[in-house]
Amino acid sequence: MAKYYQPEIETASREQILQWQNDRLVAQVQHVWDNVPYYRKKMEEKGVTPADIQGVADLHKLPFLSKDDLRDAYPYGLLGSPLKDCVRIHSTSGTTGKRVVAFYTQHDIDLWEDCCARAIVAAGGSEEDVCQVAYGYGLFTGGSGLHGGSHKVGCLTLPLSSGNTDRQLQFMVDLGATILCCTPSYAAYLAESIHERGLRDQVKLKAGIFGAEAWSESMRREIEQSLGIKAYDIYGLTETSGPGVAYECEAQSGMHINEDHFIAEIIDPDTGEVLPEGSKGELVFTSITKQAFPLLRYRTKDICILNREPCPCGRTHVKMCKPMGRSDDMLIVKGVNVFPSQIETVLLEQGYPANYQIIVDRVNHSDTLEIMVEMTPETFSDSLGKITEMEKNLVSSLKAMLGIYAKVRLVAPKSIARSEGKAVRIIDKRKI
Ligand code: DLL
Repeated sequence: MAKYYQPEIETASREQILQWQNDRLVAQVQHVWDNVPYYRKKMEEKGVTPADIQGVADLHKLPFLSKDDLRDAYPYGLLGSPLKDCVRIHSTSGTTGKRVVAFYTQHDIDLWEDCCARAIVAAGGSEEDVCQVAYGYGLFTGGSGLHGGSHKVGCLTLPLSSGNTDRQLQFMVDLGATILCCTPSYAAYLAESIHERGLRDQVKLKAGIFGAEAWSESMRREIEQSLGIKAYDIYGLTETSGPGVAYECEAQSGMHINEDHFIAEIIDPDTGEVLPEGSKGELVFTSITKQAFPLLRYRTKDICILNREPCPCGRTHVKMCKPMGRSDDMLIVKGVNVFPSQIETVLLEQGYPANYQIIVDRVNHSDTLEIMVEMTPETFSDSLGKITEMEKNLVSSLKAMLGIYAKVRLVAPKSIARSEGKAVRIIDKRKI
């Protein structure tokens, strides 16, 4: 077993995990109170002091933090350690408004890399492996996080970053990469390129660690089949360090949250009320070991369910399901909630690749929904005279799934731009 499997932590009893969480939460609340005036003010406004927080059972008394708070406090307002103790920043892509900047002490980096190392080991990684990191390096957390984890596990690390597909494939083949880390959409693109170049027999991959964006079970199966690997999900966000907050084990039935570092809650996104275990709602994280960017009750906007059923792998940390969409990614079209993941499920079930774009517009005060779907080369060459029929079939399956009409436009293979990082799925012209 690889040296970064940490059974004393990963298979600890529920009581032990709660004990860690209670102790660490109390210390963390004091740390934040003493060092982060922005959050202290929020606590004071709510009439809460560190003395009110004796453990996880009191967590609900603390105020939430949201992305708006992070933007308000940009850049240093939520810093928990003196700048001289910080060694790195990472940042979100910030397509709207100000970027979010997260800070790290060396201690924070160490713990974060431990979490990523656990994810790699859970995917079967060891010092025998060659780990190709094709997440972007730089401000994005994907590259650095998995890179650090791969070092800790002792894999030979190929720091390819994202993009330059020819070079990716050359190193993958020449150096015999066995584990691939990248976004699922880039994995699908790499798989497509491998088949086109006839390299399938020269690829030695056995596992993939894919995350940073929503991907369906059908997409997992498609990637697994075309690369001949097991594909593992990994979750995280810049605000909580990056990837490795949660990761999948061989059971592939949800991601174990590293509960020795994070406390997870599920809340009603509208009222903020904490929901009972097993409910679907917004995921909220409290980081209990971070020094430089110690966020308490951070609202992720990711919609999710937690599951405490025992896992066959023996790990005891709670599992989160694949995020079912983001409360801010959810489209409201003609008053109906539409999640891109629902659309993806229908497309993949009908044999279309996961290359699609959802275009929402408003014409004469009424919303329109159009889905541009790429065909596979096989269906394309076979589609002459059948396109209308094929589009009609998709329209009716989508109607059954979404409850509303969506126009479908089938397009030729490769006509939708590929992404080397997170895929761009939604074009909402109503906001422009
Ligand atoms: O995406 C961190 C990451 C890097 C995770 C590499 C996994 C692998 P951000 O750019 O801050 O951080 O985006 C965070 O991405 O709130 C989710 O909405 C989404 N997300 C991350 N992982 C998954 C996943 C990184 N496995 C936001 N499934 C999160 C679905 C995911 N969505």
